Amino acid sequence: MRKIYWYNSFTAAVFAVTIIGCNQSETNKTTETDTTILAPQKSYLSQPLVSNIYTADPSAHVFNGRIYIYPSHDTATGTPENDNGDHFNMMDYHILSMDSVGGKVTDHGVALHIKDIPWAGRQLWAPDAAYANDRYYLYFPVKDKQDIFRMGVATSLKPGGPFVAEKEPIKGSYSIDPTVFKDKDGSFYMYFGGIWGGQLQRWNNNKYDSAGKLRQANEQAILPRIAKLNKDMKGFSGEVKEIQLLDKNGQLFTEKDSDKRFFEAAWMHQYKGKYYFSYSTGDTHNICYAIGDNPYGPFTYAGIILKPVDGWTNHHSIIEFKGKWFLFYHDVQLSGKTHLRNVKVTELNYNEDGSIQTVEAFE
Ligand code: FUB
Repeated sequence: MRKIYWYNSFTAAVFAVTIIGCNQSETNKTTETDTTILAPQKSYLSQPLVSNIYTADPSAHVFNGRIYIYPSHDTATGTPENDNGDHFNMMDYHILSMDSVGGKVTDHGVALHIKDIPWAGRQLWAPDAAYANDRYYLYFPVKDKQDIFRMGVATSLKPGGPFVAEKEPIKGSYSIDPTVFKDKDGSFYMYFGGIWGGQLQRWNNNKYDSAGKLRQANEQAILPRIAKLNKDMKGFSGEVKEIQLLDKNGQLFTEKDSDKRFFEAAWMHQYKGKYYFSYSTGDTHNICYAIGDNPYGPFTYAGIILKPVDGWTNHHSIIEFKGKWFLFYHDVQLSGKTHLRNVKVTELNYNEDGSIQTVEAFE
Protein backbone atom coordinates (compact mmCIF):
# COMPACT_ATOMS: atom_id res chain seq x y z
CA MET A 1 0.00 0.00 0.00
CA ARG A 2 1.08 3.57 -0.61
CA LYS A 3 -0.33 6.91 -1.75
CA ILE A 4 -2.03 7.48 1.56
CA TYR A 5 -4.85 9.84 0.78
CA TRP A 6 -8.60 10.07 0.76
CA TYR A 7 -9.81 9.49 -2.74
CA ASN A 8 -13.39 10.38 -1.81
CA SER A 9 -13.66 14.11 -2.19
CA PHE A 10 -16.46 14.34 0.36
CA THR A 11 -14.03 13.54 3.14
CA ALA A 12 -12.69 17.03 2.71
CA ALA A 13 -15.48 17.95 5.13
CA VAL A 14 -13.61 17.65 8.39
CA PHE A 15 -15.33 16.93 11.68
CA ALA A 16 -13.28 16.40 14.79
CA VAL A 17 -15.11 13.80 16.82
CA THR A 18 -14.24 11.27 19.45
CA ILE A 19 -13.83 7.67 18.28
CA ILE A 20 -17.10 5.85 18.67
CA GLY A 21 -17.05 2.94 21.06
CA CYS A 22 -13.29 2.32 20.85
CA ASN A 23 -12.51 -0.05 23.72
CA GLN A 24 -10.22 0.87 26.57
CA SER A 25 -7.31 -1.41 25.68
CA GLU A 26 -7.24 0.00 22.18
CA THR A 27 -7.45 3.56 23.46
CA ASN A 28 -4.48 2.86 25.72
CA LYS A 29 -2.35 1.88 22.74
CA THR A 30 -3.23 4.98 20.79
CA THR A 31 -0.41 7.47 20.56
CA GLU A 32 -1.99 9.59 17.88
CA THR A 33 -4.92 11.89 18.53
CA ASP A 34 -8.33 10.30 18.81
CA THR A 35 -9.91 12.78 16.50
CA THR A 36 -11.13 11.79 13.15
CA ILE A 37 -12.63 12.81 9.84
CA LEU A 38 -16.19 11.87 9.01
CA ALA A 39 -18.42 12.39 6.03
CA PRO A 40 -21.77 13.18 7.61
CA GLN A 41 -23.67 13.80 4.40
CA LYS A 42 -22.87 10.42 2.86
CA SER A 43 -25.27 7.52 3.18
CA TYR A 44 -23.51 4.18 3.60
CA LEU A 45 -25.06 1.03 2.15
CA SER A 46 -24.59 -0.85 5.43
CA GLN A 47 -23.39 -0.28 8.97
CA PRO A 48 -20.29 -1.58 10.81
CA LEU A 49 -20.78 -5.04 12.37
CA VAL A 50 -18.86 -4.03 15.50
CA SER A 51 -17.67 -0.72 16.91
CA ASN A 52 -15.79 -1.87 20.07
CA ILE A 53 -12.69 -2.56 17.99
CA TYR A 54 -11.52 -1.70 14.47
CA THR A 55 -11.73 -4.64 12.08
CA ALA A 56 -10.83 -5.13 8.41
CA ASP A 57 -10.26 -7.70 5.66
CA PRO A 58 -13.21 -9.92 6.66
CA SER A 59 -12.91 -13.57 5.59
CA ALA A 60 -16.30 -15.12 6.32
CA HIS A 61 -17.13 -18.83 6.62
CA VAL A 62 -20.07 -20.89 7.78
CA PHE A 63 -19.03 -23.38 10.47
CA ASN A 64 -21.61 -25.43 12.40
CA GLY A 65 -24.45 -23.38 10.92
CA ARG A 66 -23.02 -20.11 12.24
CA ILE A 67 -21.21 -17.30 10.38
CA TYR A 68 -17.62 -16.78 11.55
CA ILE A 69 -15.65 -13.77 10.38
CA TYR A 70 -11.84 -13.81 10.44
CA PRO A 71 -10.78 -10.16 10.14
CA SER A 72 -7.63 -8.14 10.68
CA HIS A 73 -7.72 -6.22 13.97
CA ASP A 74 -6.71 -2.66 13.08
CA THR A 75 -4.95 -0.79 15.87
CA ALA A 76 -3.90 2.82 16.34
CA THR A 77 -0.26 2.24 17.26
CA GLY A 78 0.91 5.63 16.04
CA THR A 79 3.24 4.05 13.45
CA PRO A 80 3.83 6.73 10.80
CA GLU A 81 2.20 6.16 7.42
CA ASN A 82 4.46 5.24 4.50
CA ASP A 83 4.40 3.61 1.07
CA ASN A 84 4.95 0.13 2.53
CA GLY A 85 1.85 0.27 4.72
CA ASP A 86 3.81 0.28 7.99
CA HIS A 87 0.87 2.01 9.66
CA PHE A 88 -1.12 -1.23 9.24
CA ASN A 89 0.71 -2.43 12.33
CA MET A 90 -1.67 -5.03 13.68
CA MET A 91 -0.78 -7.09 16.76
CA ASP A 92 -3.49 -9.73 17.12
CA TYR A 93 -6.66 -11.25 15.72
CA HIS A 94 -10.20 -11.24 17.09
CA ILE A 95 -12.78 -13.54 15.52
CA LEU A 96 -16.39 -12.45 15.18
CA SER A 97 -19.46 -14.64 14.79
CA MET A 98 -23.20 -14.35 14.39
CA ASP A 99 -26.07 -16.78 13.89
CA SER A 100 -27.71 -14.64 11.20
CA VAL A 101 -26.95 -11.58 9.12
CA GLY A 102 -28.38 -8.73 11.14
CA GLY A 103 -28.17 -10.76 14.37
CA LYS A 104 -26.04 -10.14 17.45
CA VAL A 105 -22.30 -10.22 16.73
CA THR A 106 -20.01 -12.00 19.20
CA ASP A 107 -16.38 -10.92 19.56
CA HIS A 108 -14.49 -14.05 20.70
CA GLY A 109 -11.59 -12.03 22.15
CA VAL A 110 -7.92 -12.42 21.29
CA ALA A 111 -7.58 -15.48 19.02
CA LEU A 112 -3.84 -15.16 18.37
CA HIS A 113 -1.29 -12.53 19.40
CA ILE A 114 1.91 -11.73 17.53
CA LYS A 115 3.98 -12.37 20.65
CA ASP A 116 2.88 -16.02 20.48
CA ILE A 117 4.17 -16.53 16.93
CA PRO A 118 7.86 -17.42 17.43
CA TRP A 119 9.06 -16.41 13.94
CA ALA A 120 6.98 -13.23 13.56
CA GLY A 121 8.45 -9.75 13.29
CA ARG A 122 5.59 -7.33 12.70
CA GLN A 123 2.27 -6.63 10.99
CA LEU A 124 -0.42 -9.28 11.20
CA TRP A 125 -2.37 -8.70 8.01
CA ALA A 126 -5.48 -10.22 6.43
CA PRO A 127 -6.15 -13.80 7.64
CA ASP A 128 -8.40 -16.65 6.55
CA ALA A 129 -9.57 -19.93 8.08
CA ALA A 130 -10.53 -23.47 7.11
CA TYR A 131 -11.95 -26.60 8.74
CA ALA A 132 -10.42 -30.04 8.18
CA ASN A 133 -9.13 -33.00 10.21
CA ASP A 134 -11.63 -32.17 13.02
CA ARG A 135 -9.99 -28.80 13.71
CA TYR A 136 -9.86 -25.21 12.54
CA TYR A 137 -6.88 -23.66 10.80
CA LEU A 138 -6.12 -19.95 10.87
CA TYR A 139 -3.88 -18.76 8.03
CA PHE A 140 -2.17 -15.40 8.40
CA PRO A 141 0.50 -13.24 6.74
CA VAL A 142 3.06 -11.55 8.96
CA LYS A 143 6.54 -10.15 8.33
CA ASP A 144 9.28 -12.42 9.64
CA LYS A 145 12.27 -11.10 11.55
CA GLN A 146 13.96 -10.22 8.21
CA ASP A 147 10.89 -8.09 7.34
CA ILE A 148 9.70 -10.46 4.60
CA PHE A 149 6.02 -11.39 4.53
CA ARG A 150 5.40 -15.13 5.01
CA MET A 151 2.28 -17.15 5.70
CA GLY A 152 1.72 -18.79 9.06
CA VAL A 153 -0.82 -21.33 10.26
CA ALA A 154 -2.36 -21.84 13.68
CA THR A 155 -4.85 -24.44 14.93
CA SER A 156 -7.76 -24.64 17.32
CA LEU A 157 -10.54 -27.08 18.16
CA LYS A 158 -13.00 -24.16 18.19
CA PRO A 159 -13.78 -21.85 15.24
CA GLY A 160 -13.59 -18.80 17.52
CA GLY A 161 -10.17 -19.75 18.84
CA PRO A 162 -7.88 -19.25 20.66
CA PHE A 163 -5.40 -20.58 18.09
CA VAL A 164 -1.90 -21.97 18.61
CA ALA A 165 0.65 -21.03 15.95
CA GLU A 166 3.10 -23.42 14.33
CA LYS A 167 6.70 -22.63 15.18
CA GLU A 168 7.73 -21.91 11.55
CA PRO A 169 6.04 -20.21 8.60
CA ILE A 170 4.59 -22.37 5.83
CA LYS A 171 7.57 -23.51 3.76
CA GLY A 172 7.64 -21.82 0.36
CA SER A 173 5.04 -19.20 1.33
CA TYR A 174 5.39 -15.49 0.68
CA SER A 175 3.52 -12.20 0.28
CA ILE A 176 0.09 -11.57 1.85
CA ASP A 177 -3.66 -12.15 1.88
CA PRO A 178 -4.04 -15.95 2.00
CA THR A 179 -7.47 -17.35 1.26
CA VAL A 180 -8.11 -21.08 1.57
CA PHE A 181 -10.70 -22.73 -0.65
CA LYS A 182 -12.11 -26.26 -0.38
CA ASP A 183 -12.92 -27.85 -3.74
CA LYS A 184 -15.71 -30.36 -4.39
CA ASP A 185 -13.27 -33.28 -4.18
CA GLY A 186 -12.11 -32.23 -0.69
CA SER A 187 -8.79 -30.71 -1.84
CA PHE A 188 -7.79 -27.37 -0.30
CA TYR A 189 -6.00 -24.60 -2.17
CA MET A 190 -4.43 -21.40 -0.91
CA TYR A 191 -4.67 -18.31 -3.13
CA PHE A 192 -2.45 -15.44 -2.13
CA GLY A 193 -0.41 -12.38 -3.05
CA GLY A 194 -0.44 -8.61 -2.89
CA ILE A 195 1.71 -6.05 -4.68
CA TRP A 196 3.31 -2.83 -3.32
CA GLY A 197 3.45 -3.24 0.52
CA GLY A 198 2.49 -6.91 0.08
CA GLN A 199 5.88 -7.55 -1.60
CA LEU A 200 4.63 -9.79 -4.46
CA GLN A 201 6.74 -7.79 -6.94
CA ARG A 202 9.82 -9.17 -5.15
CA TRP A 203 8.96 -12.77 -6.07
CA ASN A 204 9.68 -14.17 -9.53
CA ASN A 205 9.60 -17.93 -10.16
CA ASN A 206 9.18 -18.29 -6.38
CA LYS A 207 12.60 -16.70 -5.79
CA TYR A 208 13.03 -13.61 -3.62
CA ASP A 209 14.69 -10.49 -4.99
CA SER A 210 14.69 -7.60 -2.52
CA ALA A 211 15.16 -5.22 -5.47
CA GLY A 212 12.10 -6.59 -7.34
CA LYS A 213 10.24 -3.73 -9.00
CA LEU A 214 6.64 -3.01 -9.84
CA ARG A 215 5.77 -3.49 -13.52
CA GLN A 216 5.82 -0.69 -16.08
CA ALA A 217 2.55 0.31 -17.79
CA ASN A 218 3.00 -1.90 -20.86
CA GLU A 219 4.44 -4.90 -19.04
CA GLN A 220 2.31 -7.90 -18.09
CA ALA A 221 0.65 -7.33 -14.72
CA ILE A 222 1.91 -9.36 -11.76
CA LEU A 223 -0.23 -12.48 -11.25
CA PRO A 224 -1.78 -13.90 -8.06
CA ARG A 225 -0.52 -17.25 -6.76
CA ILE A 226 -2.03 -20.62 -5.86
CA ALA A 227 -0.69 -23.62 -3.93
CA LYS A 228 -2.45 -26.88 -3.08
CA LEU A 229 -2.36 -27.69 0.62
CA ASN A 230 -1.10 -30.93 2.14
CA LYS A 231 -3.54 -33.22 3.93
CA ASP A 232 -2.21 -31.89 7.26
CA MET A 233 -3.18 -28.36 6.08
CA LYS A 234 0.15 -27.00 7.32
CA GLY A 235 2.22 -27.03 4.15
CA PHE A 236 2.10 -26.72 0.36
CA SER A 237 1.99 -29.89 -1.71
CA GLY A 238 4.02 -28.99 -4.76
CA GLU A 239 5.10 -25.69 -6.27
CA VAL A 240 3.44 -22.33 -5.93
CA LYS A 241 1.94 -21.47 -9.33
CA GLU A 242 0.78 -18.26 -10.98
CA ILE A 243 -2.88 -17.82 -11.87
CA GLN A 244 -3.72 -16.41 -15.26
CA LEU A 245 -6.28 -13.60 -15.28
CA LEU A 246 -7.42 -12.95 -18.84
CA ASP A 247 -9.39 -10.18 -20.47
CA LYS A 248 -12.39 -10.98 -22.69
CA ASN A 249 -10.03 -11.46 -25.67
CA GLY A 250 -8.02 -14.09 -23.83
CA GLN A 251 -5.07 -11.75 -23.19
CA LEU A 252 -3.27 -11.28 -19.87
CA PHE A 253 -3.71 -7.81 -18.37
CA THR A 254 -0.90 -5.30 -18.54
CA GLU A 255 -0.05 -3.00 -15.64
CA LYS A 256 -1.91 -0.11 -17.25
CA ASP A 257 -5.17 -2.09 -16.93
CA SER A 258 -5.03 -1.00 -13.33
CA ASP A 259 -8.82 -0.95 -12.88
CA LYS A 260 -8.96 -4.69 -13.68
CA ARG A 261 -5.60 -6.30 -12.94
CA PHE A 262 -4.85 -8.11 -9.67
CA PHE A 263 -3.44 -6.14 -6.72
CA GLU A 264 -4.33 -8.06 -3.49
CA ALA A 265 -7.19 -9.57 -1.42
CA ALA A 266 -7.99 -12.79 -3.32
CA TRP A 267 -11.12 -14.82 -2.64
CA MET A 268 -12.51 -17.94 -4.31
CA HIS A 269 -16.04 -19.27 -4.36
CA GLN A 270 -18.07 -21.58 -6.54
CA TYR A 271 -21.39 -20.75 -8.15
CA LYS A 272 -23.32 -23.15 -10.36
CA GLY A 273 -20.23 -25.27 -10.99
CA LYS A 274 -17.98 -22.36 -12.03
CA TYR A 275 -15.00 -21.01 -10.09
CA TYR A 276 -15.18 -17.30 -9.24
CA PHE A 277 -11.82 -15.74 -8.43
CA SER A 278 -12.28 -12.26 -6.94
CA TYR A 279 -9.71 -9.68 -5.85
CA SER A 280 -8.95 -6.03 -5.20
CA THR A 281 -7.44 -3.79 -7.85
CA GLY A 282 -5.71 -1.82 -5.06
CA ASP A 283 -4.84 1.65 -6.28
CA THR A 284 -8.06 1.77 -8.37
CA HIS A 285 -10.08 0.42 -5.40
CA ASN A 286 -12.42 -2.07 -7.16
CA ILE A 287 -13.29 -5.60 -6.10
CA CYS A 288 -13.41 -7.47 -9.42
CA TYR A 289 -14.03 -11.07 -10.39
CA ALA A 290 -13.03 -13.52 -13.07
CA ILE A 291 -14.56 -16.91 -13.88
CA GLY A 292 -12.89 -20.25 -14.64
CA ASP A 293 -13.58 -23.96 -14.91
CA ASN A 294 -11.17 -25.29 -12.30
CA PRO A 295 -9.29 -24.01 -9.21
CA TYR A 296 -6.12 -23.22 -11.20
CA GLY A 297 -7.85 -21.16 -13.88
CA PRO A 298 -7.30 -19.49 -16.25
CA PHE A 299 -9.98 -17.04 -15.13
CA THR A 300 -11.66 -14.64 -17.51
CA TYR A 301 -12.47 -11.16 -16.25
CA ALA A 302 -16.22 -10.74 -15.68
CA GLY A 303 -16.73 -7.36 -13.97
CA ILE A 304 -16.85 -5.38 -10.73
CA ILE A 305 -18.38 -6.85 -7.57
CA LEU A 306 -17.85 -3.86 -5.27
CA LYS A 307 -17.11 -0.29 -6.29
CA PRO A 308 -14.65 1.79 -4.20
CA VAL A 309 -15.53 2.11 -0.52
CA ASP A 310 -14.75 4.92 1.92
CA GLY A 311 -11.01 4.45 2.58
CA TRP A 312 -8.04 3.42 0.44
CA THR A 313 -8.15 -0.37 0.76
CA ASN A 314 -10.92 -2.61 -0.52
CA HIS A 315 -11.11 -6.23 0.66
CA HIS A 316 -13.94 -8.76 0.70
CA SER A 317 -15.23 -12.30 1.05
CA ILE A 318 -18.32 -14.06 -0.29
CA ILE A 319 -20.41 -16.80 1.34
CA GLU A 320 -23.72 -18.54 0.83
CA PHE A 321 -25.84 -18.74 3.97
CA LYS A 322 -29.35 -20.16 4.19
CA GLY A 323 -29.97 -19.81 0.45
CA LYS A 324 -28.71 -16.24 0.12
CA TRP A 325 -25.32 -14.87 -0.91
CA PHE A 326 -23.49 -12.27 1.15
CA LEU A 327 -20.57 -9.94 0.51
CA PHE A 328 -18.40 -9.01 3.50
CA TYR A 329 -16.21 -5.93 3.08
CA HIS A 330 -14.80 -3.01 5.06
CA ASP A 331 -14.60 0.75 4.99
CA VAL A 332 -13.51 3.54 7.34
CA GLN A 333 -16.92 4.83 8.42
CA LEU A 334 -16.10 4.82 12.16
CA SER A 335 -12.67 6.44 12.05
CA GLY A 336 -12.17 8.23 8.74
CA LYS A 337 -8.62 6.84 8.85
CA THR A 338 -7.33 4.49 6.23
CA HIS A 339 -5.72 2.06 8.71
CA LEU A 340 -8.65 1.98 11.20
CA ARG A 341 -11.39 0.13 9.38
CA ASN A 342 -14.68 -1.56 10.21
CA VAL A 343 -16.20 -4.69 8.65
CA LYS A 344 -19.64 -4.75 7.04
CA VAL A 345 -21.93 -7.13 5.17
CA THR A 346 -24.49 -6.78 2.42
CA GLU A 347 -26.47 -9.18 0.25
CA LEU A 348 -24.99 -10.19 -3.10
CA ASN A 349 -27.14 -11.01 -6.12
CA TYR A 350 -26.47 -12.90 -9.33
CA ASN A 351 -28.03 -12.44 -12.73
CA GLU A 352 -29.50 -15.40 -14.66
CA ASP A 353 -26.30 -15.70 -16.72
CA GLY A 354 -24.15 -16.12 -13.59
CA SER A 355 -22.80 -12.56 -13.60
CA ILE A 356 -22.75 -10.70 -10.29
CA GLN A 357 -24.75 -7.52 -9.72
CA THR A 358 -22.29 -4.74 -8.86
CA VAL A 359 -22.58 -3.40 -5.32
CA GLU A 360 -22.25 0.34 -4.67
CA ALA A 361 -20.89 1.10 -1.20
CA PHE A 362 -23.07 4.21 -0.91
CA GLU A 363 -26.77 4.75 -1.45
O1 FUB B 1 -4.98 -5.07 6.30
C1 FUB B 1 -3.74 -4.92 5.69
C2 FUB B 1 -3.86 -4.99 4.21
O2 FUB B 1 -4.75 -3.98 3.74
C3 FUB B 1 -4.45 -6.25 3.67
O3 FUB B 1 -3.57 -7.33 3.72
C4 FUB B 1 -4.83 -5.80 2.32
O4 FUB B 1 -5.67 -6.67 1.63
C5 FUB B 1 -5.47 -4.47 2.61
O5 FUB B 1 -6.81 -4.60 2.96
